[in-house]
Amino acid sequence: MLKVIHAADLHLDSPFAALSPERAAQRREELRRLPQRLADLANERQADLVLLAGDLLDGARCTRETALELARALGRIQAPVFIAPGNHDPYTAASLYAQPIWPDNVHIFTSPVPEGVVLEHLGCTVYGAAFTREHPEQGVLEGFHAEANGGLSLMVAHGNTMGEDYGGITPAQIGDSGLTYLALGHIHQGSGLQRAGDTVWAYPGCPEGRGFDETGDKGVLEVTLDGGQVQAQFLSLCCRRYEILDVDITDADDVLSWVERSLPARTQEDILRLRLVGEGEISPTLLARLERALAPRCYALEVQDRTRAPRQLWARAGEDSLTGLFLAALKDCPEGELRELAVRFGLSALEQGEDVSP
Ligand SMILES: [Mn+2]
Repeated sequence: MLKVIHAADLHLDSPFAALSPERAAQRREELRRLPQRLADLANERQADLVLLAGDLLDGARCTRETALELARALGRIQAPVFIAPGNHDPYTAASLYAQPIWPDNVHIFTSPVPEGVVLEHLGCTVYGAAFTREHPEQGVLEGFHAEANGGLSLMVAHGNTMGEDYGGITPAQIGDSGLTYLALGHIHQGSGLQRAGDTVWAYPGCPEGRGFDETGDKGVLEVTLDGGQVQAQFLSLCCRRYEILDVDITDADDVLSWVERSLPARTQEDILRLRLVGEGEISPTLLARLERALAPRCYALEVQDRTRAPRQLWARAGEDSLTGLFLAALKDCPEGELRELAVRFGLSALEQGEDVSP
């Protein structure tokens, strides 16, 4: 049985520009420590192999010091580590990957054409390729087929299964590759295990969210290969989560206490975007009050007002129109929540509004 830790898209030295300067500096520091956590995890789990599928460095922003810290952390891993540079950290003669800072257990692929490294003691061959520019002319699997040598065939690569730019990879190419497992990087949302033909592939997603387009728990995949059987387990590695929470304030008498009650119990470490939705009127003063009151409950918070103004529900009851007839008919019904709801849904449908939530 072979145990692999598969990670990608660390984007070290990302700027976190949307946060306050103080928070952004903290987040950059937390991200810089990500390789340490990755190394600890690989050793704790006693991984046989670590595959890093590109975009480890966030482009030219990444400093030599950060690359040195990455190299030191990877050097602590007791297993061989393979790196396939991606579109944000392509391998060039001037890149940090070309500097003599990498420890002996780290193999960096440098060619856009896949190369194989045979690991006899593990009974497998690890293929890999590098982006050598941001937009390669062809994807890594173009014309590729793994050699049949009786062992497991793995590949680590950066590439895009969702389009032709950034090294497009098609399901047909994966199915024809002869690989047992294809460890991909580029898409920041974890894919879970996917299959094309006899080949299993996955994106682990980025191990640390960097914005509200990278929400929820983030980490790496622990992939076990037992003959042709491939299984994977998601292992969380992130310091913090980005979360988006919609709170409907339509029925709130006191918006502040309503929102306070709606927050999940544990948001202290989260970067939270709270969106107020439904019907209501939120003044700038109230918005500022909400932000002040709730800020201590999160690591960072932004509040967005997405409410719509309360409707004068019965205003058109006298009108000589379908809406007028509908309202007049409902006016004869007993008052109460049900009638209110019927009016809202009905008006919404008549106006062909999209939002019919009560
Ligand atoms: Mn990428």
